[in-house]
Amino acid sequence: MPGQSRSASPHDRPQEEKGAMDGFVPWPPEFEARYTAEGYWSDRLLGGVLRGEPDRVALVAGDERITYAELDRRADRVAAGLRSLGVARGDRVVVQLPNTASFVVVFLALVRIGAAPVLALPAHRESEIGYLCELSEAKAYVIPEMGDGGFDYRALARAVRVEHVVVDGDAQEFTALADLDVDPAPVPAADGPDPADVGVFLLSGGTTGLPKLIPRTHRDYVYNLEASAELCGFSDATVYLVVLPAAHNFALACPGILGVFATGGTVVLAPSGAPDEAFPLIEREKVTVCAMVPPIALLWLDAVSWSDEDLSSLELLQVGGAKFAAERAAQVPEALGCAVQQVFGMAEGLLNYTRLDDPPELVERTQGRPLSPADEVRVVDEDGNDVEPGEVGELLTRGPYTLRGYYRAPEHNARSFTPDGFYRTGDLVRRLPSGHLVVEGRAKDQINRGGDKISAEELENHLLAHPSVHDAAVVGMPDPVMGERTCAFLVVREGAAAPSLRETKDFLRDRGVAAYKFPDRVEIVAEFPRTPVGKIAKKALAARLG
Ligand code: OOB
Repeated sequence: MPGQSRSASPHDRPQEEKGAMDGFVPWPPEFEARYTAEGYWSDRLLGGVLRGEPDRVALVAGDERITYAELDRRADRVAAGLRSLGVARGDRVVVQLPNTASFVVVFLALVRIGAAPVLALPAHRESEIGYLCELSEAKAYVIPEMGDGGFDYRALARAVRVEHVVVDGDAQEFTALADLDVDPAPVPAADGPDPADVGVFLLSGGTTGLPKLIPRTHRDYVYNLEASAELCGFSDATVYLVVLPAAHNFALACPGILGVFATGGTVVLAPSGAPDEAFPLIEREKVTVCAMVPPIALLWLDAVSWSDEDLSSLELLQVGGAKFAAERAAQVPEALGCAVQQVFGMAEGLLNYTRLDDPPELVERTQGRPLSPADEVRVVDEDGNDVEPGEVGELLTRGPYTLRGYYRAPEHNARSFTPDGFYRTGDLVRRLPSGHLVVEGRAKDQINRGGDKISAEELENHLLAHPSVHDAAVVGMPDPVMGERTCAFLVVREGAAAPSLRETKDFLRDRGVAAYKFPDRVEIVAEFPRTPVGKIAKKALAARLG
């Protein structure tokens, strides 16, 4: 029914699911035994990831250069401060910080306590943050004072219900992060996290009315980042530039910031991937590797012809999050003087990488093959049967770093996983004899806008709340730079004025929706084409977009 929210609210959760880390779906014991025996899982914790030489620079953020010893010390001090606020093992803390040293320090402090950071994106607003705080029953919410375009995160914090708000900067009535930098007291080891505990919550791109939380345990995420670092050849000579939000799985742990720390290299934080910000940093810091989404890679391929910066230190460009065209991938080595690697990953777990020694054909034309020998991959038809080798089907996966269930979402889990625990990715792929996967499309109701994921249903629910809107259907439209952009088809109520694109965006902004979810285009239609069973025929709608 139009106008009706199609997902359960967290208030509907059964009582027995509330509490510490209830709502986390563990791997079955036989898998736990296997992943441990075969060495995929260890006792190493996310808080112990700083393995560089003490005097080596671990992090460059603006004018700050922070050594491993100093970062370690700061993480312990902030952990002590957070403990004094009452943050303890098993708690959840929503973290919404941009690419600053504070993000790294707060992340490390929380995982050392054993309190799981819930990693929100800087772009999220009241709609997303309010829901995340509620669903996770967050103990605290950590924010900067201000963001892009003068956005005041403290005002956002006032609108959400959470016990403690911690502000990096002028805290006003809240707690200043600077005040949490205190002398650490010794903590009994028994109070620390267990490798099987949830270490961090990542956000799902989402296909439903409300975003989902992805629990990542210490041991599965440590494996994720260490195996990735090895595959990508990271070492203490690696200088990694962060241009994606640090809160995104790709930039955080594939191998990302944490993979660099585990191998003793240096992380350089950039505010964005804009060439005029990133290129000078590459020259100054002699950056060797950078991970990005295709639109940033396209910008770089373009900008390099007119920029004067010396980019010769670059060795590897990792591109993923959305499909990178083979023609573009082929241009990278000559244009940027470095190798390219395609990464097809998901916050839910499974990571596919082209290998550094793969022939150009595979590097350019595929999205890589699974990271782990223990990753199980199936390609199935609509009835769940395996397709013939080389045919297109939906990718299902199970493995030592792929979730077994979203957090506190039993109904959704029943649909997103097979009875034997395979995660239904919603991605349509073709598997080559080498095991490499080619992404051919999508079976999920999501728009991939240059790597940003937008749940059609979530956006439709917001649009349905508009007083003039009778029905709404959101579809992706092909775009040469972003891969896809977002079009909202609206059926307007009788006698009501049709909202313009501008009015639609203003309405969504007022509802506290993150701007990357705003439609790029609004089309008013008299009615929707329907499938024989009465569902909106989105393919037919998309075909109307000239
Ligand atoms: C990454 O993670 P998410 O969680 O933002 O999005 C996952 C989805 C995938 O299911 C797929 O639909 C799409 O993003 N995707 C790609 C892709 N990489 C991701 N589609 C085509 N080609 C690719 N190379 O996006 C992510 C997480 C870790 C590493 C890299 C990307």
